[in-house]
Amino acid sequence: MSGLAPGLRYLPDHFDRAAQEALVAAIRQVVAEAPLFVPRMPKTGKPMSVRMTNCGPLGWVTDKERGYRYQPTHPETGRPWPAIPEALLALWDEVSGFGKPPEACLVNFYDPDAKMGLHQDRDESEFGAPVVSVSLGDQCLFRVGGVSRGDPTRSFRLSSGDVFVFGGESRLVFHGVDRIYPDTSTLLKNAGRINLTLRRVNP
Ligand code: MD3
Ligand code: FE
Repeated sequence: MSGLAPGLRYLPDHFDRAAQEALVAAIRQVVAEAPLFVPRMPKTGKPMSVRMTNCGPLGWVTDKERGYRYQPTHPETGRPWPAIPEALLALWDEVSGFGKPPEACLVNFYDPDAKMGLHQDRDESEFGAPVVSVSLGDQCLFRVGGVSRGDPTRSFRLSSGDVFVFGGESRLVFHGVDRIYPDTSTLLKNAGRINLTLRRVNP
């Protein structure tokens, strides 16, 4: 696993049950202020199966006309994104090794049948900062490859409370979520999975 790419760190069970519950409560507040939206692929307008929102000074959005980008406001309400919860800022300080705070926290909601195709995250201008990921709720089958699309991939199960740090050479690896394993966690009242990714966008 850690041999996949230098800079990749896996911290299984980093958050205990109480900390996971506190994170879910904080994310529910974020969603109350910044409702989930359906992201759409550039040019085709095809909806993704994941629903999203953000917190932080910037948020990642995508739609048919303007494609992938970061912006300071919610695409539907026009309001600024809510602040990143303290516990996530503390996590960033603890594991990122990066001197500046995260600017965006993308919140992905997976229904039991949602998935995310293999992709790179390259809409940021700062690749020197890692992406820090937190999984909550149902387990998923996560796939990680190399920096070229054709590179071999490895799959493994992510569980609630797991943290990943994608830094260094792993920052630009292809990755995706092949499937959710329904009813593998009791954390969320409604079925499904939440993934949080903390990102630095600007140098
Ligand atoms: C490796 N999310 O939001 S988290 C995404 O579970 C995204 O929702 C997935 O891919 C999810 O872009 C995977 C793990 C992850 C996130 C960002 C990365 C791995 C990454 C960025 C660079 C390299
Ligand atoms: Fe990604």
